[in-house]
Amino acid sequence: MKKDVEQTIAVKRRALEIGFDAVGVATLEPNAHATELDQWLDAGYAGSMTYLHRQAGKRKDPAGIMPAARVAVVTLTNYFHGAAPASSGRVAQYAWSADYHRVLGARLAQLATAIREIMPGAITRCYVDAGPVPERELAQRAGLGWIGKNMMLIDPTRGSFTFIGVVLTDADLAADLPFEADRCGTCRACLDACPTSAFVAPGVLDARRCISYLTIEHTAEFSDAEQQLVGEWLFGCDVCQDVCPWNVKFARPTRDVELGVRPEVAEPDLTALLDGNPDAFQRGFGDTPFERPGGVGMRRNATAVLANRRRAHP
Ligand code: B12
Ligand code: SF4
Ligand code: SF4
Repeated sequence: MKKDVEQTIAVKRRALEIGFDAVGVATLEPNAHATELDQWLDAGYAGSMTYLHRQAGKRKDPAGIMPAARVAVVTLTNYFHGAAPASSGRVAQYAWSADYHRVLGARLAQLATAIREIMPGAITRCYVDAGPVPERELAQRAGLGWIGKNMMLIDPTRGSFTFIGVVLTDADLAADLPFEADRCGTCRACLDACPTSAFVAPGVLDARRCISYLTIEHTAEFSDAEQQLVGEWLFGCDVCQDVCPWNVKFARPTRDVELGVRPEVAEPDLTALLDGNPDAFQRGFGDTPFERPGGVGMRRNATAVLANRRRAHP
């Protein structure tokens, strides 16, 4: 197959028609920030996410994920919904709609089909928040934005409330130039606003203190200290994005119908979550991101939010 600019343009056009907000093409050379990943893992910042240790080799050398692959077609999808409800029991915006793995998984499959039509004989493999793919790194390489001090990939035209989705392919598409600039400058709003002081340095997050980790990835019961750390957050956390000037200025509510807000997820009934009935949980939240911690995890989270509320207003 021959590198073809026209075919690359056709693939990008199809990506935008399918519903992605931005698309770029990244090369797959070894990760220039492999040392940072090793240091992060060695420091124990991944907590109980042991899969990150197992996947480190491929994250450091993404060509190893799919040995025939030459490039990654990287997409961004805006999920910003505007101001958050003021209720207690807050839920991160990325979870307000149907599970994005399902929505974006279907779109990435369509994009992969388009790549195979435009470049006959090409092989493709799709990833969204799964597998050993260093998604933010690839998005930066694909020219889509820089990695901020809050570790988010920030698109200078839409901010960071975006999902990243990736198609690896052996098609010889023309790669974009990486986004080399760091537009954080002297700002440190995210570092100062984090309610748990989870950033040990700019761009270095101790996940064990991060509310997103505690409420979504951590499977054990909370210690007293962990329970207090989550504060009013029931699921995930948006503070280090909400305060970022690039979001304040550029994030616009999505008009994506498949990412419409589900009020029962955006402002859930905490008492119903305490019930712990697995069938009721499955019926209400089986196709939402709450499925990851499951009924048991969400009951733990709801218990913590209610305890913190009692602490704040005895
Ligand atoms: C594990 C994980 C988490 C963990 C750890 C987060 C973390 N900061 O590492 C927890 C559970 C805490 C988490 C939380 C969240 N996550 Co998360 N998470 C992941 C996952 C599965 C792996 C990330 C990882 O490998 N972390 C380890 C660190 C060390 O690696 P890294 O973040 O990729 O960082 C690399 C770069 O920073 C680079 N690097 C280091 N220094 C430098 C310097 C420069 C100049 C450059 C260019 C690069 C660079 O090297 C690092 C190693 O390769 C990815 C999906 C994926 N497969 O990549 C989603 C992902 C990063 N998460 C995502 C989201 C949306 C979130 C939350 C916003 C959810 C929420 N609202 O609660 C929060 C944000 C917290 C935060 N500020 O990071 C999105 C981010 C989208 C975006 N626009 O950036 C991803 C990409 C999922 C997706 N497909 O959309 N997450
Ligand atoms: S998601 Fe929340 S707890 Fe985690 S680093 Fe950002 S502000 Fe801190
Ligand atoms: S809040 Fe400031 S320092 Fe943090 S990511 Fe945004 S611009 Fe960078």
